[in-house]
Amino acid sequence: MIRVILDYGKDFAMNGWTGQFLRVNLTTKTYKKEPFSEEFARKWIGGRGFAAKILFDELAPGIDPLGPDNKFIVALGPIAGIPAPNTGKAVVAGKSPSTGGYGDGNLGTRVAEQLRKAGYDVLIVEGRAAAPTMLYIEDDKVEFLPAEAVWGKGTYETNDWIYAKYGKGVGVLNIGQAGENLIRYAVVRSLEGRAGGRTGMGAVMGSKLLKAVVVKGTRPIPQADPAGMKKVGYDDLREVNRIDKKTGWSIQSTNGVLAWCNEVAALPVRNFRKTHHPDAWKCDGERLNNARIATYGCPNCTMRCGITIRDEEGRESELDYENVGLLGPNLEIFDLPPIGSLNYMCDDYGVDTMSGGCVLSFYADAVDHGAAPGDLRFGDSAGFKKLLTSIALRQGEIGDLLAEGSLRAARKFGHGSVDYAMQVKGLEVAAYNCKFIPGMALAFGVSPIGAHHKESWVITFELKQSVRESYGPEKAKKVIELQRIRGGLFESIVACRFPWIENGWSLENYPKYFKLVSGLDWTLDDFWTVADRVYAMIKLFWLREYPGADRKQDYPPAVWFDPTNVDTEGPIAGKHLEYDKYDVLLQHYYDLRGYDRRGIPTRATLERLGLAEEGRAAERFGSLT
Ligand code: PTT
Ligand code: SF4
Repeated sequence: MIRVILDYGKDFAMNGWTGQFLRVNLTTKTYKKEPFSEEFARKWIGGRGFAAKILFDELAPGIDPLGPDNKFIVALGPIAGIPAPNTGKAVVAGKSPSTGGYGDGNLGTRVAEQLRKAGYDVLIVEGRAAAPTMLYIEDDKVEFLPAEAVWGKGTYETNDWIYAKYGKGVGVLNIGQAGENLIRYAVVRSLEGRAGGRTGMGAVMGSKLLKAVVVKGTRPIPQADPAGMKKVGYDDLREVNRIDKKTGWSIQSTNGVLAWCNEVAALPVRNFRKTHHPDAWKCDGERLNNARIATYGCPNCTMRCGITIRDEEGRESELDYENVGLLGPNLEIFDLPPIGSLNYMCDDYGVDTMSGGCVLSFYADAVDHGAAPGDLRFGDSAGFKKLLTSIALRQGEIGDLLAEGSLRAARKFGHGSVDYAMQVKGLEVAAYNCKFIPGMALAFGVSPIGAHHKESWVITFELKQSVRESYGPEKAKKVIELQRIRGGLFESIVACRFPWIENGWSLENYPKYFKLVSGLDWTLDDFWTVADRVYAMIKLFWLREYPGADRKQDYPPAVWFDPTNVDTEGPIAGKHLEYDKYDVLLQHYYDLRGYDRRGIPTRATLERLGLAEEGRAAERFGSLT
């Protein structure tokens, strides 16, 4: 067992943080409040920073992510829950059942505000309950309540059951059947339309028999200048709303990008084998807006990007670009209602739409290539619905196997199918087809949680700057710049990044909010240092879990390098990624980050980031240079 390096428990009276963890053990039905130190807060800020450090310190290497030794963490940051632009977000984290490495996700939820009002920045859930349980937290009170009534039920019914008991003001995290059945890419759900933790955090909850977490808080969140923060916060919420009306971003929301991806040959079509399709317009942002029946958003948000439509069965289904791209064109389904149905099913079962979409497309591709048994064909929406149900409920041999994710299934199917399992480190890729987009392929390769666009959405830089062909260091530099902002600042301070991405909301606003709540006068550079520390910390976590792994772990799917898999027409006809060039690009990234040739932070880098002790703890699993 690795020892806990940092003593969290020192006297702590600092604004910006409540200064307390709530640690709950489901096995023993006990809980305790634990103060953490000012040093800890400054070093890790919150959210992902807190989660990565706690998991590194407290998890023994090699534990089963679906066993009682894993921990389910809900981590908030200094501006989470404060009325200011887009702060209704929370990080959920644990050792990932999909990847076996560090895993987290970020979802909109009232838990952000309620947990902090209850007096905690972090909830750490340990052990395993003896029976299905709902955790109820209200300030100092923690209750372990029976949840048999909703075990086996979907997330919508579970949410309604919780609201009927406590009203709609409480913070809720819950899982559906996918989490209960330990589907390795089960998500955590909140607010009916929100989902997070696509690295399998829903399965971590399920493995603990934890059906739901409900939180209510009644205390003020500590702030250095509450009156100043209130004024700035409300003024800025109005301003973000005004800008949004001007840019019109939320008219098509994230799905506004679909038409562009189709145009530039970056859309996933037919398990990423094709990059564009003449029917893609049928499910683009304009069509989504035309089909809109309602709009939803996270707490403290004036950009509200959740667009719902009626699905084939007449249910209300909320669609984002990822959901449309991966459950639509990727399966060669182009009409919104059947895409909406698959999406609704994912939401209700609590399956990640992104990994789910990639697993469905992988299976159809494997059948197509004679690697897997069955007769499922691309475009068969009824067949995909049936398969999705069998995955979420682990019915039958194929459903049970696909519940393990595309990489594990491909290893079982064999026949070279690993090459077209669209994943990195076991996490399926987001809806950007990088057949010939080297920088975005790198962003997937070096994302600290497996293939996710959340860390570095470099695709717009490389395509809009017309540097698509380049494998130069400027791309590695841009990937790091975006990682610092997206995976560093926003995941640690804990706020939605959309005001910055979509509406040009200045990053300088975040040190401003940080100062108002904490009293600390930080520059963005101070945040970049913490971001680099958090990325290096996560790398050490991976080193412990995969001691022998090398830079190949940071390679994107092989099919993007395959000269027999090129487009025959369109903007990238005949093009594909090249291994030797990708490897050079990867090395640029490692050099700029201060990592060695295996992608491990060097001793000097760890020293510079204040991680020498963590480096020593990880070293027995793999030498440092
Ligand atoms: C995120 C991932 C995304 S990213 C999408 S659509 W996207 C998918 N949404 C799913 C869903 O819906 N249902 C479901 N069953 N599975 C789903 N899986 C997928 O999950 C999300 C928004 C979006 S919409 C994005 S980009 C931004 N993501 C942010 C982020 O990661 N960090 C941050 N600080 N701000 C962000 N703002 C935006 O939030 P994961 P949400 Mg999600 C229904 O968490 O694990 O990272 O997966 O949180 O509240 O639903 O908002 O085009
Ligand atoms: Fe939530 Fe969208 Fe608002 Fe971000 S922009 S806080 S994801 S509703």
